[in-house]
Amino acid sequence: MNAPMAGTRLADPIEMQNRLFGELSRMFGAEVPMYDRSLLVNAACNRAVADVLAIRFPGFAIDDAELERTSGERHGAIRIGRPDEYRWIARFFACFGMRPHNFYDMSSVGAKSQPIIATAFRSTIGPEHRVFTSLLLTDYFDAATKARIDAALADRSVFSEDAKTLVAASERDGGLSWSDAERLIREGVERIFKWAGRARERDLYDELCAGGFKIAADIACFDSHHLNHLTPNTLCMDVYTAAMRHAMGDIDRAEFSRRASDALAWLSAHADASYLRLHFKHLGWSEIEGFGAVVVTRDAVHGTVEALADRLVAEDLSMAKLPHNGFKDSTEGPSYDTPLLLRQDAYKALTEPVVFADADGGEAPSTHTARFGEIEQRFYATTTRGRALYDQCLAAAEAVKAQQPDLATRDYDAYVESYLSCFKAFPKTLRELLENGLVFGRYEPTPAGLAAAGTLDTADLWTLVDRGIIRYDGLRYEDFLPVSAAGIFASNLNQYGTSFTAETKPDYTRADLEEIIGKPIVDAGDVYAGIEAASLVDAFERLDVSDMVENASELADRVAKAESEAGATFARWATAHA
Ligand code: OOG
Ligand code: NI
Repeated sequence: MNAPMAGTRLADPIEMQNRLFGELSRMFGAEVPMYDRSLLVNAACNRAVADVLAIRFPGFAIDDAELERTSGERHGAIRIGRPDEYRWIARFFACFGMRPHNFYDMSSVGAKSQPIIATAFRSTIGPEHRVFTSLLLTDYFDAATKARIDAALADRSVFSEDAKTLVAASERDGGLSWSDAERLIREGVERIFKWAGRARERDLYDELCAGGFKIAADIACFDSHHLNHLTPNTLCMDVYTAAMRHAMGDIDRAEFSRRASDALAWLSAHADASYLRLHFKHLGWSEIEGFGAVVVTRDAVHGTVEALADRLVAEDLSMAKLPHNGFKDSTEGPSYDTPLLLRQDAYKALTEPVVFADADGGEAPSTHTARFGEIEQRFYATTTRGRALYDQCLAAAEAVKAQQPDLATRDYDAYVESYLSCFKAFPKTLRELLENGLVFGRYEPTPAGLAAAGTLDTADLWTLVDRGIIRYDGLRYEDFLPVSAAGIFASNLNQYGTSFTAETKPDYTRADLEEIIGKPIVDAGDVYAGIEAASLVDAFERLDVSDMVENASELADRVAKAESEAGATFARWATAHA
């Protein structure tokens, strides 16, 4: 390619990201019919939720086109074999403005462990898309197996010379022209993330699978890595999971209607301004404050659910006749009434045809089970304290599950009740979560507050909120959860985690992965803390109460730390996005 000429407009990395994920979604839909149908199910569910919200909040309305646009967010997952491949992937994502965030050590999550370390590539501020990117740890294995895996991976080349040249050009010139950007996107869709279905090393594959290392087999015994899943967001997890089970032929219409009605009734009673802010990024604060509030009747919910049920059995949505391996038994993450972090679920990995090449050029058809259909719903980012409490609640929930592993399939309602009770320690409203220091927020002066600037006698946050001087919002969690990820790995494979076979378990650190990437990994927790602090500093300044702020220097430190980590300024962003 040519260096962009002076004056040539470089492609905007965020627009490139949107193009890449749109194309990946098209690619994945063509490869996996279940994925395409699950998107239609999600669209139908989101329509139903939006219809109920439109009753609940007079003034709120969203047409199908807008709903589709706000539903474009995706996260992908890829599993990489070699450190040098991993570095190329990092350089590839950097062209799209996506940097590594957080270190996930999947080799130390107890019984669910996998021979994997990972980070997630995404934009630092207001990310639309993200990719959970795993690296296989070959030294998790005994020396002989390690040598065979290393040898199997040694001679493949996932990145073409053209892709490498484009990445290097982007690094050199600070970006790509649109025509080069399109070429790089094509490399992603036609090669780097594409499913080739070409496997090799049959013996190694069989041994790894038999030893409980299906993930390692998925990585080591293929000519290239492939997108494992591409996850859209739902407006209501419980409506979606009920709908998928019904469309997949797992629960009947009556059971679907019961579950979906309960979920929609709960949502219409609990959805508030914070829910709208979390799920509809295009809505501004003032717009939401202008909506009315009306009680949604049971009849209205019933009508919406019946229409959805009719839709789910239509020819283009039904999955009952497609080959599949069922839906996961239970949703990962917090209980449905606890708006934290993220909730995830999935249809299980599909059994797909592959061709094994053997040493003397022959080919043998077989099957491989790895790609699954995840869905997620995102809520508030937790502080260190909130996360510790979450981990405690989750451990309690996992303990109950360990005692009664079949409860979710035997008595779903009892399972949900017991799961709820494990998360009782959490307050359920954003205000309480913020006041208890459990989640991060973003604050700004109200118009009335700005009018009163200079006359205020306190900088106490919640006093100012109560007086209508400051308004608040929660920060959305933009990252992943190792235990949820492990649960997803495990359940999708019908295999629990695996233990190392090396003589001693090696320790893997964030520094190890940073060395492989060649760049520091952003600590997302610092960034959330910095965005919150920057919004407070800015609000206090504009209200002219900075002199009275007690923890001013701590706030300034938080902002500085996060800004240096993210290479961005937050105060302007915090207000520009209000
Ligand atoms: C990655 C699993 C992690 C998530 O959503 O937590 C993940 C994988 O299956 O390769 O994507
Ligand atoms: Ni995922």
